[in-house]
Amino acid sequence: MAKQRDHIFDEPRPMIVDFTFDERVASVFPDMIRRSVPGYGEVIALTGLFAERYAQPGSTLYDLGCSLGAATLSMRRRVHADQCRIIAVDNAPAMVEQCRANLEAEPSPVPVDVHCSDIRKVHIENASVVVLNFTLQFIEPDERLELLHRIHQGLRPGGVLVLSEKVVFENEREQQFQESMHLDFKRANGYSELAISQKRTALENVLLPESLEAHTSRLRNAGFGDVHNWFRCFNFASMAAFKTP
Ligand code: GEK
Repeated sequence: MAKQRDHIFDEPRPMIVDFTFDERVASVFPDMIRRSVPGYGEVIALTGLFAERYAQPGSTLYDLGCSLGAATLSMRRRVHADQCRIIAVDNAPAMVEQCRANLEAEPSPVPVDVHCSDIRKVHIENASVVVLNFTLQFIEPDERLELLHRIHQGLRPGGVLVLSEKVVFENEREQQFQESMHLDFKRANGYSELAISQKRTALENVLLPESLEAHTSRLRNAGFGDVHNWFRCFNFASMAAFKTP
């Protein structure tokens, strides 16, 4: 598919409805996420290293909220453990369709199943690496612990959850600083003030970020042992949470 530029929120809209992952979003998604999420490219590329180090022979790697399959492709390129497979899940049909096409375009001996399902319903078992890249933030906060608990139960000992999220800061001045740097990042990537403000309204009720402290404490409640913040760029962060061997 030709790479398309994101103009979704460029024109004034009489009414902003909640953001959805429809066909229009799927068609510009790689451009949209790279221009909106600082560090996205690095997080995706480095996700492959987790697959390389932590995939266990005969286990399953999960990409939950896979969108167009960027993290799946990154893991598939680097996983060396024998007899692994990847399960990629997203509940947006337009994303899943394009994800399947992207995976088919790059041949690999590692099998991948792409499921169009809600990650809150997916059974996780025999997992060694689970990736939740920028997706937990779209799940209702009171449903997050249950999902993390199921992921922990489905992981083998020594397995890892890679959790990447937009985050907020408990210190108000830090929150303002990180948020304004993120705004500058979007401006520098060509988004207008109108596009930024319309997208913010569309995401307001849909994307609910939390602090790193809140994520860490929930991960612990879900049963994870070591939790490390391995990446951060302004108000986007990634954590590695381990199931104790
Ligand atoms: C990437 N991880 O490129 N069940 C399944 N999928 C869901 C659900 C749900 N309940 N809620 C949201 N999604 C990707 C980027 S994007 C992040 C992830 C963003 C899906 C939704 O359809 C979308 O594809 C994805 O989660 C979030 O590394 O757009 O900011």
